[in-house]
Amino acid sequence: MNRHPLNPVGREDIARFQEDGAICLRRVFDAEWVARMNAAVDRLLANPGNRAREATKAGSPGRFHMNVFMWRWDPDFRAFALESPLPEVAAALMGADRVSLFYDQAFVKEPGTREVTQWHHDLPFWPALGGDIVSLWVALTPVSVEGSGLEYIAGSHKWNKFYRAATPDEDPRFSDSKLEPCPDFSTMKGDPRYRFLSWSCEPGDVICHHPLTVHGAGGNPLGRRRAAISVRYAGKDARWDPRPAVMRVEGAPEATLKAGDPLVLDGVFPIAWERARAHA
Ligand SMILES: O=C(O)CCC(=O)C(=O)O
Repeated sequence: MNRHPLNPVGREDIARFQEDGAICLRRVFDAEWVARMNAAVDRLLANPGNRAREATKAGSPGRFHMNVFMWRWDPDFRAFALESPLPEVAAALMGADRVSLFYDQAFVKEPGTREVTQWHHDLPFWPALGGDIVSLWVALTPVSVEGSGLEYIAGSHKWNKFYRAATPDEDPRFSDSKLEPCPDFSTMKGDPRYRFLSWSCEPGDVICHHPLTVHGAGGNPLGRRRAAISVRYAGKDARWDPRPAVMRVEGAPEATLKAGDPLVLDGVFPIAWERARAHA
């Protein structure tokens, strides 16, 4: 299993990430990682635990399963978040000397799933603020745009917007906020104001996005599973910000962190990569 990205992150990638707010890195993981994490996803679907969200209602086709903080209880997810090429990729994209693990999240859409991933950006969901939180969405299966591939709006991380969070299972804990709702950009594909980005992915490719880049995905009408794990890492300016109506973090960081503290806490937001250690 590779410890460093099979294709190193280049200057061009970093510049494009800063400009567009989303890029796709090809062949970051070897086949062993992909097989290991697909097996881990099978286990997760069989034993989802108490943080799972199921967006597909009983009787509807397919299954849209989401889960969070798997690294806390599953050794394979833990290795994936802390000992894989991901922390190094996060550090390169954020130009950070040190990155901590914020959390990991699984997104699985079984064949026939109709539920979409609504257009949104991530930061309003989180008890955090700052631009240095990168999400690394790792494709574990082939993913095409017709088969629920992610779509982004280039440059939307610079719009100065903070849209209302909306979960695919329509959790009212998030939707009753006073924030402006995120428009459904899928109806604006021909609008010259927006440059849409999307990539077909092979297993082991990684889409990287900024916490304010607007994105969404369709359902999965294809005959194969679409599975991905998104791992979020925090860099220099990421701060703890426990607002109302945000995601609850495992490990009760609210007992220790004050608003404005860096997103670093042993066992909760552990250091995942440090330049000094990487070059030792
Ligand atoms: O995979 C999906 O459908 C959603 C992914 C996403 O929204 C994220 O990783 O932030």
